Amino acid sequence: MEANLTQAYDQIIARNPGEAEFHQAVREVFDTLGPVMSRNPQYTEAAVLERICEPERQIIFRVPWMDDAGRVQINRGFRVEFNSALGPYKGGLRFHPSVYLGIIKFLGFEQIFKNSLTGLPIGGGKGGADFDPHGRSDGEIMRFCQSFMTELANHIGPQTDVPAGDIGVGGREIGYMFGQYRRITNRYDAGVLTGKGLTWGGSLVRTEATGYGLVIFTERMLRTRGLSLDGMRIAISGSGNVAMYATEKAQELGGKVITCSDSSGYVVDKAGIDLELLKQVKELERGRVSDYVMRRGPSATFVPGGSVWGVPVDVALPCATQNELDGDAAAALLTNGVTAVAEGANMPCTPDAVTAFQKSGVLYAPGKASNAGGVATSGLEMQQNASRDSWSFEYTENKLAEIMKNIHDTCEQTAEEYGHPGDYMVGANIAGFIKVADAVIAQGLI
Ligand code: NDP
Ligand code: 2IT
Repeated sequence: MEANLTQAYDQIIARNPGEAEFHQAVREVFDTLGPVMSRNPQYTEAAVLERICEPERQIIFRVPWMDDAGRVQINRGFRVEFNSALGPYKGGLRFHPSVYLGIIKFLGFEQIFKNSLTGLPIGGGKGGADFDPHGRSDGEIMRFCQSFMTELANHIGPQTDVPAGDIGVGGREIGYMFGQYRRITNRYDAGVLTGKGLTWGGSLVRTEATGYGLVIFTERMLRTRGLSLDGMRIAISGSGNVAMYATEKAQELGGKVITCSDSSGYVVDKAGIDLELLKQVKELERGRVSDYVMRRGPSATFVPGGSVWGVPVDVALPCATQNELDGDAAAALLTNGVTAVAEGANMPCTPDAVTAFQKSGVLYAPGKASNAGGVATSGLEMQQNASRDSWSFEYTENKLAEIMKNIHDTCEQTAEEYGHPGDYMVGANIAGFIKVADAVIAQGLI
């Protein structure tokens, strides 16, 4: 980190004690902003960094609900409305037992720059709860979502703050939350949430968007070296929304995806992942990846614990969660000759892993650029809701592809302009930051 940034960074760490993931996300950005701060002294004079690192509003609330056994349960809900200089706060909701303020703040902070990169008028925010959906009945999930929304409805709206899904929140949860929001407000504000069902305001392609966008970005990045996914062996971690649709698009482009995983372990399928079977197990039956192996036959093996990064592949797409790919995993991938790593999850590579990829010269794409297709298509859903329109799959997918290519090219050009050719982290951070910084200054002391 350059000297002109360390003072601001130290203050931010001191003001936000105990939030390791937030510190990590801030550091990743600050490490790359030196040249842009030197070229633009107005950013330092106007304390833009300090302002961007302080959320505009942080809401923490009690979520009481009753389980199937009639016991009262209490969870903690969060919504961090980080920055609205470019548009209404926009970002997902995560339901996972590991959720605390530091996780929501890291995700909200990343979201500011990611949303800026999409080119759409959306600010950054994130929310969620320390609720564990695993093993909960459909009725329990519904009651939890209703209670969560009963408080959240006070703070969101189509022009204010527009949540969507993230880990543990998919179409089912968005449905229960949208129903409760309508009931409380007596308004059909379709644009208050994205990721809705197709018959009640949802957009075609939103379900697939993050995974599809990730693969479109990866293909374009490979193309800068005269390569393509066709015929490449690919490791994907996770088996949720992002992992599944990344698998689908990678297969469509001729890649061979040979892994998936969940928190219990990982699968290697030498014949390539059978996506229909994986969807059946995960989406319809809400099962585990070990159930996939039981039905798949001899090409697939399940390994309890561990991670997919020791499997020899050409391309690695981490699509599960933060810090799932560490320095040792990066070393294993590099030893096995990996060519490209692109993040489907938010901050899945630890700082050691990122450094190893950058030093080795392999292609590496940070999540705020490569996984932006999900929120970009949420932005397209908001556009459709605002105009009471609904677009075809093909039209929406073309728009997504265009946005991903623009993000790729913007990152590539910005990295070049700031003297770090090929460094997508530098390109994404600087390009994402400049737009927000200029908007913050233009709007006065906000
Ligand atoms: P899902 O809930 O659909 O799937 C999450 C997957 O990751 C599951 O396979 C889950 O396994 C695994 N996982 C989650 N937490 C852990 C953990 N602590 N350790 C090991 N495995 C874990 O979530 P998504 O696919 O939507 O999200 C995946 C990642 O992509 C997240 O980082 C999210 O922030 C990011 N992302 C999502 C977008 C979206 O549109 N949905 C957009 C952009 C980024 P298990 O079931 O065992 O927990
Ligand atoms: O991390 C993300 O970009 C998301 N979870 C999607 C957010 C959104 O508003 O669609």
